Amino acid sequence: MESGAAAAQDIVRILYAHTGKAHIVGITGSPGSGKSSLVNELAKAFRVDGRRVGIVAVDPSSPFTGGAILGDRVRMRDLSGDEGIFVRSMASRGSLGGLARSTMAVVKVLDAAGYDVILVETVGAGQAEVDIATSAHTTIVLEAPGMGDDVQSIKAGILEIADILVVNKADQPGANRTVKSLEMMLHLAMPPAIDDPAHRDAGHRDWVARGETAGRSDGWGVSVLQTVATTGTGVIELAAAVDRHREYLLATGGWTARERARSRSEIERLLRERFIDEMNARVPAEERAALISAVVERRMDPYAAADRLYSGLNFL
Ligand SMILES: Nc1nc2c(ncn2[C@@H]2O[C@H](COP(=O)(O)OP(=O)(O)OP(=O)(O)O)[C@@H](O)[C@H]2O)c(=O)[nH]1
Ligand SMILES: [Mg+2]
Repeated sequence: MESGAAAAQDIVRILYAHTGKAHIVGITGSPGSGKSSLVNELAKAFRVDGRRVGIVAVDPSSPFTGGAILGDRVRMRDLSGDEGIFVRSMASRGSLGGLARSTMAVVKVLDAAGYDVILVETVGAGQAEVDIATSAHTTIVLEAPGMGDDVQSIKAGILEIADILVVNKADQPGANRTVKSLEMMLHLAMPPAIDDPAHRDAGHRDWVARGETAGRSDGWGVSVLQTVATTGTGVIELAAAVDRHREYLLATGGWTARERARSRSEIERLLRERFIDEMNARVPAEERAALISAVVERRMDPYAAADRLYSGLNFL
C-alpha cells in the first residue's frame, strides 16, 4: 500500500468492499504533547472488552523529535505481543503539512482486516490537522499545559475539528488553567445549544462549573478532558467519550454524514493528485518552468498560466 499509487489502487479495489466497519479516531496535537503515549494507553483501554485496535502513527519525521519511529517503538513497546493490536509508524514522506498519501490506504487495510478501532496519530500542524478531521469519524485534539493559555493564543480552527479536547500532562503545573481557557473558548464560540434562561443568565464560569458541555451545529457537546498519558490517568474516561461520540454519530445520522464527507474529500484528493500527475506527464518540464517564469516576471497572470496548462490537457 505504501509503495505507490498504482499498487494501492490494485489493493483497494480488492479490499474496499470489506471496509467501513472500523471506528477511525484521529489524535492530533503539537509535537511532544503526548500523542503517542496517549495512543498507547487508549489502545490498552479499548482492548479491555476484546476490541482489536490498529494504530497508524504519521509524522515520525517530525523535525522536533527526529527519529520518532524509534521513539514510537519504545513508547508502544508494551503493546507488542498483543495480537489484538497492530502498530504502523509511517514517514510523512515529503507531504509536509498534509497527511501522508498512503495513510488512509493503510487505514483501509486495517479496517478490512477487522480492526474495530483505528487510532491515527498526526502532528497538529496546519493541513494535517484538517486532513485528519475530514478522514476520521472522531477527532481528539491534544493540548499540553503552558502552551500559551490565553484564549487568543489557542489555535484558531481547533474548534472546527475537535470532537473531544484533551489536556494531557495534567500532572504538570498549569493544567487547570489550560482546561479553563479551553472551556472558556468553547463557551465563547459555541453557546449551549439549549437556550433556556438559566443558561442565559449564568456567567461563563458558572456554566463551566455545572459541567455542561458546549453545543454546536451538529448537537454534539465538545468536552474538555484531562489525562496523564504516562500513568494512564483519565484514559478510561477518554475511551468512554470516544465510544459516546461514535454512538452519537450513529444515532443522529452523523456517521453517514461523515462517511459522505470522507468519501467526497478522498475522491477530490485523488482527482487532484491525478490531475497534477497528468499535467506533469503531458506538459514538458521546460514549458511549465517557462510559464512559472512568465508569472514571476508579470508577463502573464496566474489565471492565464493555469488556463494555458488546463487547455493543454485537452480535457474539454
Ligand atoms: N509528565 C508527563 N509527561 C508526559 C505525559 N504524556 C507524555 N509525556 C512525555 O512527553 C514526551 C512526549 O511524549 P510523546 O507521547 O512522544 O508525544 P507526541 O505528541 O507523540 O510527540 P511527537 O510524535 O514527537 O509529536 C515523552 O517524554 C513522554 O513521556 C503526561 O501526561 N505527563
Ligand atoms: Mg508521537
